[in-house]
Amino acid sequence: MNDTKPKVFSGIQPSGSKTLGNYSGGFRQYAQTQETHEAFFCIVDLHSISVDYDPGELRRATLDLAAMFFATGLDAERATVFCQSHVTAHAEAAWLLSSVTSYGQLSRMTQFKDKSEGRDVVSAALFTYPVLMAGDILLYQTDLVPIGDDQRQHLELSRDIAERFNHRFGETFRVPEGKFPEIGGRIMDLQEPQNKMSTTLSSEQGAVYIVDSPDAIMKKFKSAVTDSEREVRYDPQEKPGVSNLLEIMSVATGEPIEALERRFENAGYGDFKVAVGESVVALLNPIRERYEALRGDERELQRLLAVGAEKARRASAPTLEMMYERMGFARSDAGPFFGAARPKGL
Ligand code: AQP
Repeated sequence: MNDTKPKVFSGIQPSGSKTLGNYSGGFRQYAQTQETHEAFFCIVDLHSISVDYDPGELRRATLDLAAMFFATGLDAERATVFCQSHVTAHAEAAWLLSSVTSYGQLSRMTQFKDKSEGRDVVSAALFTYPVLMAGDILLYQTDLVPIGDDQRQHLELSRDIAERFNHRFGETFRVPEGKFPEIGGRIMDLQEPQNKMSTTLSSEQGAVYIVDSPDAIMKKFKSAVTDSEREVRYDPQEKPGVSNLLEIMSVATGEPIEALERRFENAGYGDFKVAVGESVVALLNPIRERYEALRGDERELQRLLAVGAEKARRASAPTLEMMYERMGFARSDAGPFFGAARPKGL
């Protein structure tokens, strides 16, 4: 592995069908970075059990997500694509890091508040999952984390945890930076444009799934909520529905928002919504086709994940060992990674 390239890490949960929002804030950014960075992309299956879930569905969704990573352009040779539960260092790191994470800070996480609202049972895992996320990132001495806007607060927490650990136990982690898309960092629900498009919280009509058929995509855009003003103008405060559609089209075509505003200056909302839908079909159709081909071969997906897990184990072991050492654990030399080389510069 080339230790001179900066490192990038990001993860996505294998839960539900992945949305256009996940594409925009997640997948879209990943493939670009594998050329310039040492890249780690993780199916964060341990995160998925923080809310009510179906075990059979978790297995299926894990392979779905593996296929989606490769369908959106990741290459198992160039990037390390793996499953979190295959690399035990992640669960260990989360426990060690929880000792430098405050209860008060975890209580302020807005995603915890949103996801726990109205539930009878709120798991401890939902509360502590940002610590696991910090471990995911810090284990790889990550420089850059490409994510959507909704993960800003969790990334900030990861940075705080890294700094606190470094201060308490000596320089151990690189403090990572987030990479947020300028456009499309928060794709909104098509029916409720004041809320983000979400895997778990959006309605079927409000979310566009990457694997939706062209027909389904067109229907969803035709019924997208706009406003009564009939002017295609970007103004997220006053015109959340129209602004979201402009952002989506900009993500799908690569055209700047101002150019789209000019193009649809004299158009009605009906024509505009059809054009946005068509641009999304053109974007997602080839991805869906590649996805279906890859998803058909489960053995190959399992093989690729095994290759990724081996690379991820080797890359994370030195940092985990250093954490134990710095925290004062009496390590025996029996472990497979004991004495593993330290990451450069630490
Ligand atoms: N609406 C969004 N716009 C832009 N980026 C988004 N992301 C999620 N929603 C949007 C980004 O997708 C990546 C993976 O997110 P995740 O692991 O949190 O996956 P998820 O939980 O399945 O995604 P959701 O849709 O956010 O589900 P809920 O709402 O149930 O938690 C991250 O980079 C995220 O920022």
